[in-house]
Amino acid sequence: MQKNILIIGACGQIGTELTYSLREKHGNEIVVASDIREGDQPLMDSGPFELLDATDYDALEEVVAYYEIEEVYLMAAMLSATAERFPMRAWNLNMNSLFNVLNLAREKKVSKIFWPSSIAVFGPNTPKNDTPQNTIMEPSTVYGISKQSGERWCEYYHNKFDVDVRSIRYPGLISWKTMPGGGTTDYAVEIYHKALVEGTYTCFLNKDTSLPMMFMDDAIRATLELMESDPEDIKVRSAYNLSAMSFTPEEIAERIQKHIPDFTIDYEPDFRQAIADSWPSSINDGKAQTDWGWKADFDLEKTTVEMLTQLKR
Ligand code: AKB
Repeated sequence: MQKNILIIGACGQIGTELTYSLREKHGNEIVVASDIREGDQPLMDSGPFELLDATDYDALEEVVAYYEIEEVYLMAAMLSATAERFPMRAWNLNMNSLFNVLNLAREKKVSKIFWPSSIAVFGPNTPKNDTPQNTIMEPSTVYGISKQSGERWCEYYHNKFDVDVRSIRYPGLISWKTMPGGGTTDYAVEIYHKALVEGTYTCFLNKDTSLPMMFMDDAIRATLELMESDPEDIKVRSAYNLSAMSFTPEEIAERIQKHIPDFTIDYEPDFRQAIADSWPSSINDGKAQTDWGWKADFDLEKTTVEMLTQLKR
């Protein structure tokens, strides 16, 4: 029998595309979307939807029981830039939603969990280039601290209670269907919108700030591949490093100029510069390659062509 799937945070940047992909794969009725607020009409019309606060255990338990959910994707989170403004709210949302889902699995009410980690688990003392899977972490942001703690709890619940939880350290994600919100890597999405609409963009990071990035199609495929892998192949129960490309604001601007020659960019770094400076420039994802065969498909050129083509429509 087909297992029902719950996506929490289904109206966000990753959640939206994950919902569409899982619905395409398993059928619309099998995949229950949920969020604290309603999403856009196409998403709402594409299958079952529940208003759900992921920090409310009883409400979550009720949805899981009602739809006989087997698998949960917990995509609700407060991202790096917003979390610096509201540290306690970020900690509450990012940690309590995770505990709720881990405890459901511990009580055998669901059997498999996906929870997203981030490159934000790394900090200023981490090796900056080709950052290994296992290394010094010491995150210096509220968001990074919550993600690193979350990773420790995932591994703990797996070892102690045999919870099948799987996770990826997403880099900055670039997509055209839904805007990101409150992140430090958001500039790499905004820049395409501004290039097409206004022909110019003021970047909140310095021109030479190199960060790891990934096109959304790769991120969704990685998520589904990890979730479909044999449990024995999943050797890392904290979160896997994942890599596709790294670039600076200047490099992405030059790439856009190849397609829109008149596009201009200037730089006005704000508080997000310090967050970006604390993160790696590039990531080593050898472990994900060996354990479950990960390989990225989109580089900066392919991403740029796809973004500009889709957004023009
Ligand atoms: C952010 O910028 O906060 C996120 C992330 C890297 O996790 N995109």
